[in-house]
Amino acid sequence: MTEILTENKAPDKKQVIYSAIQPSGNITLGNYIGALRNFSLFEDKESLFCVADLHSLTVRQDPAQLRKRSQSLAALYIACGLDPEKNVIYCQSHVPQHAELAWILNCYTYMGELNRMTQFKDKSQKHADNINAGLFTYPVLMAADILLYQTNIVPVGLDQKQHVEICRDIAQRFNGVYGDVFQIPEPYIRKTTAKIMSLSEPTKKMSKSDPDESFVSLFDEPDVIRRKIKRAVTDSEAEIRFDPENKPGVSNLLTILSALKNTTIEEVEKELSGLGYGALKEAAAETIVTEFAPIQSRYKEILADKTYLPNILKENAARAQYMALKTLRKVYKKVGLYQP
Ligand code: AQP
Repeated sequence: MTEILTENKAPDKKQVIYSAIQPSGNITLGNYIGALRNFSLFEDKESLFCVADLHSLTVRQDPAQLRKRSQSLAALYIACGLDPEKNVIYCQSHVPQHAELAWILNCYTYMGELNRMTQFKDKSQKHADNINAGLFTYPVLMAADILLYQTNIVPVGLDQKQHVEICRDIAQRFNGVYGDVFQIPEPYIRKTTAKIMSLSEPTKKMSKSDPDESFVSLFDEPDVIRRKIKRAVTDSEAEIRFDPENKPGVSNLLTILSALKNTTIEEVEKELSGLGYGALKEAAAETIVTEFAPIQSRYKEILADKTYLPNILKENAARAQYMALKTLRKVYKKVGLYQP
């Protein structure tokens, strides 16, 4: 596994893995390739996969849709192959320790650090009418998520690297004052698929809260996937070549293809050499459709059983709370909160 890592060693046994996705839209191919798909690499580790519903409140959400998307994301984790008996799959708001630790860590985080976060700058621009304090302190809640479970490895896409770094800084600062309270986590980022780009603006990251045509969602029907990929922006040349700076659209499709086929970009380029963009798009669309088909059918099965998912989420929240409380008690004691 080492060769696909950018910045950490292959994980050993007995490490805690933590990752989360916000139910802030329909889960995209970017979320899948950059994060979700990598989660199963850690099946034999002690892994927690969270539906980050509290995080999604930093942007205004429709309450009914948020409830639906939270369940849907939890079902998707399972549909993508994560076993809820082995892994802790749960909703962030079901474990109150996240918000409690976030408050403490807020008092150990500097405004200057938070001001440097690129996601805050991007989202402030995108939501200029709602630059709320939660958006500003988002990285602190994320640090609490990770540190609560004494996490070793955080599988994320490249856009979240800065947040894992600030989490490490906060933990090191806290440990510097109170001793070894927190495990210092490492990000796990797959080099070649760290950032999947928007289909309509391939110089921008693919995001689930952007317009529907800019991404493929895990819930899209095959014909919708084919249509969206067919309309993906490319360029006026006709050569299939990986060159992200000059040919971002074509390079993005090559990245998607190589990721889903578990092969190198060079091999995909070779396979398609001499063909036109139509062939590239057809290959990409069919590969996505084939990859998503079993996930979509398992997802439907999970949601068809009305009691399965709620029971799993309740049980897993209790497991997460048990683990989180251990850290939180220690933190309260260290900072001097009276606990009779
Ligand atoms: N385009 C992407 N390429 C690779 N990885 C990506 N991730 C997100 N977009 C891409 C990774 O998916 C995980 C979940 O992200 P998140 O929901 O916590 O928030 P995000 O990074 O802000 O993702 P979105 O899709 O862009 O959500 P919105 O639109 O709500 O802000 C993370 O590991 C992320 O790196």
